Amino acid sequence: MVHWTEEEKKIITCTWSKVDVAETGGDALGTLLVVYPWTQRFFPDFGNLSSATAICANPKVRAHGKKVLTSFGEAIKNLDNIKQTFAKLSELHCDKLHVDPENFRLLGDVLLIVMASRFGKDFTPCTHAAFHKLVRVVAHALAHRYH
Ligand code: HNI
Repeated sequence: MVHWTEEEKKIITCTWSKVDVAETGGDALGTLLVVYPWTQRFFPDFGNLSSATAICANPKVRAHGKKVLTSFGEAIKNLDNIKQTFAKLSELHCDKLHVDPENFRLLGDVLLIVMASRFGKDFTPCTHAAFHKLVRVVAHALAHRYH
């Protein structure tokens, strides 16, 4: 089981309380779709994904990014129980959505970059390290029920 120090827990919950989930989620999913264009194939009904500008302004991308990041927030409420928290979502992404788990790692990476650019100098190395650990744990949990 993953161990979180009190310091890590404090950094994660305090930082997360300042995150605008809609904006950050929209930017993170938009960035994923721009930087790793093959991920677009999971979203055939999202309409115009023809350019970076179109992707970042696409309301379906924004709304789904918010949904994903809201769900990510559940990990923060359940830091000591992330695997169980994402068990059903892991099954969904495997059995129904057929999302290669490598994409969870890619989303985690772009989320870190989006957060770093939004927080600026307040995104200290300690914050970065704690969130780096968190995105890896979340990716691992989401991949856990794959078979
Ligand atoms: Ni993901 C649907 C959470 C990463 C592709 N995803 C969801 C839903 C949640 C969710 C919540 C809605 C489930 C429902 O309707 O019951 N996704 C998460 C989380 C992460 C993540 C917490 C990582 C932190 N998903 C990804 C990635 C991809 C992805 C990286 C693909 C690149 N997800 C999907 C697709 C759907 C989806 C596709 C269904 C979309 C739709 O059509 O509604």
